[in-house]
Amino acid sequence: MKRTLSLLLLSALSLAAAQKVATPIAIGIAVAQTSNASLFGQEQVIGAKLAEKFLNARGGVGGTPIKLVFQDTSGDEAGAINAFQNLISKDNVVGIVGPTLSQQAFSADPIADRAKVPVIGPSNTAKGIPQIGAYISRVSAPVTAIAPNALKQALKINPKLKKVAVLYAQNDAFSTSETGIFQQTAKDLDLNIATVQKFQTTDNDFTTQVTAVLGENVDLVIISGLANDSGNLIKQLRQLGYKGLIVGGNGLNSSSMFPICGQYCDGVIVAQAYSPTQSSAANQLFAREYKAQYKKDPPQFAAQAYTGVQVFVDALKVLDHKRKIADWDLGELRVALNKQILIGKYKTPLGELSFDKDGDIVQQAFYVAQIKMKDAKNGTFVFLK
Ligand code: ILE
Repeated sequence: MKRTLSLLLLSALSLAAAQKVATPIAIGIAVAQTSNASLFGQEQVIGAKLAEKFLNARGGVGGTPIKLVFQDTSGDEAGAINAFQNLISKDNVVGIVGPTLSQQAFSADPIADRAKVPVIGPSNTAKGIPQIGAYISRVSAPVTAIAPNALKQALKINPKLKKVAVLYAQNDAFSTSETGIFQQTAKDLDLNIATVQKFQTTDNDFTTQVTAVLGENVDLVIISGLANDSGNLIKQLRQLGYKGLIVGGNGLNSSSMFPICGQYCDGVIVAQAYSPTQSSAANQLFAREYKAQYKKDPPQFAAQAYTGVQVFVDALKVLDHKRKIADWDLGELRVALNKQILIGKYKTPLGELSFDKDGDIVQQAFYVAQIKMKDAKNGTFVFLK
């Protein structure tokens, strides 16, 4: 009797679990559409939507369109967890592109990993993201690959650089990860770190930190933070008289920062994981389509979000050849999709890419740009040689 009951229960459970993949094929986008992190998230939404439009126009997945399902993560961990849960259990997505911040990824990614739902990080660059679990990969090259390039470029501009100040947001996982790489690279390049100053991503007043930096007479300032805090920090550094070079990390890689530091953004050096001039056919197409719609070159966060969606679509196409996606059980598809993502090679706006055994991106080229302001609000990232 007991046995029959548990057997019954078991089959009821597996019945509940068996669920066909709905069409159009739902892909989750969990990025920051609100909060300070939306300075990045807005670019990600644009990139993802472009991918949906253009990949569907080119036939989607073997003739079946994809449909992006957006859940706003806002800027904190709770928001990301909530968005992931909704996408996984209510929206029944095949996989998720997100979240925006590494700080959020460390909390939300384990939930998807346990549910066996593939996640592609579109902008998480802290060390350790793909190592969260087997279902977590990323198309955003890590701080280890990106940050050193900016310092080398600063030395190219001014070979006499010697004394540097380092500042970072201590409440943000990406910023603490990135500053570690900046500080190590500075030492490797024989630069002398005169002071290390901490701040919070929620800070607006940086008088204490700027005073400490000015007291050291440094000729290079290196900043790891997010857009709003870093923008204000740069502004106050310049207003209080700092004249030397500034290197900013990945959190300064958005034109959303321009209205915050205004004319003071001018000259800041930022390493890039994407260049609008990258010569691949995939990128030329993407850059042209972006420019036609937005009248400017695509930014890195949009290109990476586009790439995240494209990787899902390319991997789904391979599986669709074996069995039409609509005939798969959702749970089985998520598992197979994750495997396919990791073994595939992709021709994307970031160039040709693949993944290493952990799910970290293997990317060919990186770049460095310098901010050039036109007026108090508008500017561009000028790519350096
Ligand atoms: N790369 C950072 C992170 O991983 C930010 C992403 C800048 C928008 O948290």
